[in-house]
Amino acid sequence: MSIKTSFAPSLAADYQDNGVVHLRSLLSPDEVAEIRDAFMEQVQRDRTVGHDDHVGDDDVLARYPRFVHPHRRTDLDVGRIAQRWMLDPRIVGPIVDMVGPVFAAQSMFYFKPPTARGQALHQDNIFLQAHPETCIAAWIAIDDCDGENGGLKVVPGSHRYEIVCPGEADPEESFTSTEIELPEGFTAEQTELAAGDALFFHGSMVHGSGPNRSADRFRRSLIFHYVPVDSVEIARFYNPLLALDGSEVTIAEAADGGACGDGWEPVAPH
Ligand SMILES: O=C(O)CCC(=O)C(=O)O
Repeated sequence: MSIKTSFAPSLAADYQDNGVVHLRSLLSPDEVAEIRDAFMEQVQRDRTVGHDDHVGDDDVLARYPRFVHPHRRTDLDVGRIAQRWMLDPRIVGPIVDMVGPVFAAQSMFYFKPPTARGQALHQDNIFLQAHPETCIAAWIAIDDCDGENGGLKVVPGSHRYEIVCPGEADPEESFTSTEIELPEGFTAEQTELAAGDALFFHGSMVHGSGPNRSADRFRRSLIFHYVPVDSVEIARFYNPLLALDGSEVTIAEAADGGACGDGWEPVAPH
């Protein structure tokens, strides 16, 4: 595995070189357990809070839909927790070290129970359409995550590749319908994170995940996306952004189509 574990002075350099940085033990076991238990309690009590990815009723993801923008549901425990972590200096600090001051654009929570399909290779900024700079993700492991339970795969160096327009994904492997074909010379690397670790990656970084093939191991993750404060536009779905003091900020809406032209319609969320 060539992804480096970084320490603050070299964060920006590692991020620029690889497009992905792995920080270990950012959250304590108790903090991870609080997040895990709140989201499990919510999905078991009322999963209509989850996003409709149009999976069949017999798909395990129908019982465990991913939550999209939970930080906007501050009427719920999960919403307050998502918003607190989205603005927490332990997550935002490394991001600012890597790309400068940011607004928070998106939160998500994936349950990914055993047998769940993964999410085919993609780049985030095709969906966010943040310009003139790209977005940056913070992907926080709530369980130990590896190849067996569908941990994230990344393609180090692909962040220099700009946006690649996707083709069709394999519906047996992915619950999303589009997939990027890897440019020549690039390979997807399987990441391994312990619960409480975080992976930070660039908006053009090609990444995704395979199915959870484990017998009994969930692969839960709490995910945030940020954009630099000098972003002049973003896809409509992400407005309003949050400034780091929690106040709402609205910037101009990017036109649909973005880098892939008028025929391509980004379906937010990704
Ligand atoms: O967690 C996954 O399997 C995919 C998540 C993802 O692609 C993202 O956060 O952009």
